[in-house]
Amino acid sequence: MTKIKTGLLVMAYGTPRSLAEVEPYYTHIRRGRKPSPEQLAELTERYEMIGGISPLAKITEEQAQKLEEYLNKQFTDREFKSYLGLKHIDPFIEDAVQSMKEDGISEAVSLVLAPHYSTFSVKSYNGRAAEETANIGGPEITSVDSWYDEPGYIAYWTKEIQKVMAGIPEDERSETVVIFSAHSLPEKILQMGDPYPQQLQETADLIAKEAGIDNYTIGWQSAGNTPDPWIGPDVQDLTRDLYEEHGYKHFVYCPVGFVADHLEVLYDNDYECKVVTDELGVNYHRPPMPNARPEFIETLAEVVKKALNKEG
Ligand code: FEC
Repeated sequence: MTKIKTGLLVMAYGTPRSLAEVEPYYTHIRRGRKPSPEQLAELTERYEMIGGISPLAKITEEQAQKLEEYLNKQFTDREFKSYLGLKHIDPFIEDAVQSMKEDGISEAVSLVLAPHYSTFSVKSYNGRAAEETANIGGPEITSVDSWYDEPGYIAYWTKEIQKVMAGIPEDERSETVVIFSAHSLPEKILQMGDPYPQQLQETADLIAKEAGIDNYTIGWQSAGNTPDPWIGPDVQDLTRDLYEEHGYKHFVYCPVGFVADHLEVLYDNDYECKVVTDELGVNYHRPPMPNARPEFIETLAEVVKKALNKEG
């Protein structure tokens, strides 16, 4: 049987691969406005604090590669070829769409490596892919909007939280709180009726139910440095408030809006939130990120399968 050649467009945020790439990357995030020397120095310092450069580039590549391999084992009628399309650094989303066309691919499925839908995230990734394919007469792309409630994703965090809980002395488990977080976004998305906050709440509710957790809440992290208000509460402020109100001894941070180890987790959680827990004299916990673990790749494959079945 001839297999249908299928493009697998894996879209992700992107990260500088060296300190020299921090400036063009940051300029792209700022929609072409160069950061000031102070802003650049501040961001470079954060990368230095997590070991010089983010592990994200390598992890994203591994996720795409493993997903391609897994799907090719699962499907007998399709041959998948993965293309990485990044938001803020090359290979950009547009480059990936062009490569698919050059390779003679007329059918593709796209997936963003972020579970929750927002105008600022998934909509913009999918929009860029759709625009490029329309411009160049590229492949027909079946896209996924969100997968925040995918059972495998819920099961991943449930299992990891349960492992953390098992390491906490039994008599202190009632003095433990789980904070589920995602990247903050400008508050104006709320007036636009964006589903992002509800989706994060749903992810949290599903995981808490599965894990049998009563003390949990959602929070926001990594807000940008702009004059407009961002969705809160910020995870650091939230930590202080929860401590004051409930006197919790253990804080379990679950950045479920992300899927990999990168700056926003390694710095904003593992450094910044830990500064607060250290100051309060309480315990910091953060389960490992899904990265390219086999169970996570299986979950992503499920998401792709569902999208193709819906289409077919
Ligand atoms: O290099 C790394 O390891 C970290 C990569 C990284 C990920 C990430 C995820 C998301 N962001 C989202 C929204 C925004 C908005 C702004 C913004 C700014 C930055 C800056 C860096 C950065 N983001 Fe990011 N984000 C990552 C890195 N992000 C660096 C610039 C410095 C700073 O503000 O900290 C504000 C842009 C503006 O100025 O207007 C908005 C969202 C996600 C999660 C979804 C996704 O992965 O696409 C939403 C990873």
